[in-house]
Amino acid sequence: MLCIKGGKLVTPAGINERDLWIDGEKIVSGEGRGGRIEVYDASGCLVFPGFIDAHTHLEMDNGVTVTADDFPSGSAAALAGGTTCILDFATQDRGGALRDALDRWFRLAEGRSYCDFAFHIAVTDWNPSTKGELADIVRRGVTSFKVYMAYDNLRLTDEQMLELLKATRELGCITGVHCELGDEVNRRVREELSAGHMDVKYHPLSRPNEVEGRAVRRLMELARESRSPVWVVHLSTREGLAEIRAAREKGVAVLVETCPQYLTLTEEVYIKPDFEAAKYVCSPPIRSREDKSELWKAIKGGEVDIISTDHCSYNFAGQKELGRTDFSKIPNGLPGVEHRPALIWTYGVCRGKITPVRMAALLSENPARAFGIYPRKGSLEPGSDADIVIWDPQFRGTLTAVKQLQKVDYSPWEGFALEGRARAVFLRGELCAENGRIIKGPCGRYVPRRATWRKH
Ligand code: DUC
Ligand code: ZN
Ligand code: ZN
Repeated sequence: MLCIKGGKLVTPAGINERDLWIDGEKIVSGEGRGGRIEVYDASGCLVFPGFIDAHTHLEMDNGVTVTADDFPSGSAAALAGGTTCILDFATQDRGGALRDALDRWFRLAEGRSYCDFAFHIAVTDWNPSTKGELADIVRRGVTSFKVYMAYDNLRLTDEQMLELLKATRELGCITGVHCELGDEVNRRVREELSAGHMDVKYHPLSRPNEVEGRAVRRLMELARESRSPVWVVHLSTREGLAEIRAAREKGVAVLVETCPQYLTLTEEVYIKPDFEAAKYVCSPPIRSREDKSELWKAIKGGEVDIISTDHCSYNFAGQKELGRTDFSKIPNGLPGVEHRPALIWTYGVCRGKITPVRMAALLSENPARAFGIYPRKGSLEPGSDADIVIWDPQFRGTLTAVKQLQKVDYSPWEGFALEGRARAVFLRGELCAENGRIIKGPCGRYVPRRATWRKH
């Protein structure tokens, strides 16, 4: 038995100082069967349920290069920062089967992951055999899918998306969508390049707010027509938010996700000199100060459900540099899986934007509920997995890539002040990370998920 004493537990009912008991891999209600009791002193700290990152891309091949983080490095970084479970995207090859993508991701993760893991499947090729595979995939514990509206090598047509939404709805699943209109992005990129605009600063100009807004509008229409729940991944704009509001009023079931980069950075990053700006190339791009503050307001008002990272890391040297003379060749994506809790704590909780209780909802309980793993994950109640973060609010430090476990040569938040960190991280009852360092593992296990989206 383990007893975590003296900490303040962050639960949906509020923050309470009480003991937390653990027996083996589970949280229990009290001392129970007795025996030897180990005590962990959490005085002065908050006790959170392990954080869940519902949006990561580890060992992902974008067709030109492979992400810098693999499962060992990405999951170790996650765990060290307080994230005990990640949901990674197993991406279908065009012409390939969903089951092959899932098999491949199992091979990548099993025995190599430091935190627990689950998968969504990104569907890039919709045909009759894809549809026929869905039920099997759900039986293997994958109950959410993802579709891209942009990226020519990944996207589906609206018609294919509609069919997929109808089919996944029948299975009680939710589908996430990357909302940027691919044709519009392509046209704008072409226009910039033919005008000789090769610099990084043209990346955000080729993907303006309305390209997201209109894509969200289209998705809301498809969701309404299919009566399927949908998940807007990495929302970045006021325009997208307005479409979601309007759709919710009409009864569309939509889950909203945003990411730390859209909450802590602004578009000025794209005018950094010496190609530094390439470090911030992601899609959708980093937006304006106004978008950032609207997103925080939406978080405060309960309109955003989850904060994930979209962790998709590429080294500056050798990878981001592929686009030195052509911004459209810069691989898209930012690292973040290690620092999400500390960033949201510092720039959300410490700045008075959200409470610790809301942070626990956005980073743990809500993703657990949305993706069919609650209350096994996302809860500090008896019966839940003992995934626990002892959070030290006294810690003061500076985020720097030199110290990170992410296997990437920079951080978009280099030099940012941090005002708290995970002092200890328990994964299913085992102390696996302390003060940003891994002390045990890889012990991560697959978490099969239930299909929880009832038809409405
Ligand atoms: N956007 C990114 O920036 N990276 C990964 C995939 C995506 O949609
Ligand atoms: Zn995306
Ligand atoms: Zn993504």
